Amino acid sequence: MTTKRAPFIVVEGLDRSGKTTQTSLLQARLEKENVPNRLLKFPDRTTTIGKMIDSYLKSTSELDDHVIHLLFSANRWELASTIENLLNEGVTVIADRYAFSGIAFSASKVEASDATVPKLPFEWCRAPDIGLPAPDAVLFLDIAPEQARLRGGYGDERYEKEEMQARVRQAFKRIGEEAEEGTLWVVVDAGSERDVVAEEMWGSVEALVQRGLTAPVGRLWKDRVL
Ligand code: NYM
Ligand code: MG
Repeated sequence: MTTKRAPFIVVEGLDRSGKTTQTSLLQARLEKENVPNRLLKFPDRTTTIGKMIDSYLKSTSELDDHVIHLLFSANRWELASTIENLLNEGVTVIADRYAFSGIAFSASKVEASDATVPKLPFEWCRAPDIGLPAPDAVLFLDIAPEQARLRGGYGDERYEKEEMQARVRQAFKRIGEEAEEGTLWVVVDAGSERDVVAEEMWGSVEALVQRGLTAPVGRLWKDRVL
């Protein structure tokens, strides 16, 4: 007999793409199906590191671009062993954002003098997340920044500007195209009706959730440390 583990499902997207609504609906679906589950949100603003991130996002503190990037990554590493343990105990883990947001947002920061020059190289942005527990499925809620803005406008946090969101969307596309074998990367049209999006998301992960996995929890971009 082989013991199975539960899947790790990550939901990614631009700001105002509906992640919070959709991760809650996915969790409600798991509850309805009696699937043990845990919903995590990154950044986790409750930890000491998370509080530093929160104050940076609200512009009540200034941090060097490298520092805030590493804090976002450290905020995931804080929960890495928890995630792995939950999966091995048969608890399906859903994460609202993960390492892909870490790369997409930081790599989209550009010089004030020239918007074509990135402040941080893409590979540098990826490096600190190498080795984190790898998701089995990434559901990317894709929406055009113009459409996202129409949903009641962006908030006041850093990065919530249309030009930035447009660059972030391109970065997510690149990350999805380079996704590793073993990670299911699903682009979901987040401009659709709420329940349509929810059904598409459930349809993409239902088999994984119901069957479980025999393969051990993977490591993100593990081939890059060889
Ligand atoms: N963000 C999120 C990053 O820049 N790097 C990361 O590693 C993560 C997880 O934080 N604009 C950005 C994306 C969002 C902001 O996230 C806060 P949310 O989901 O809006 O609370
Ligand atoms: Mg946001």
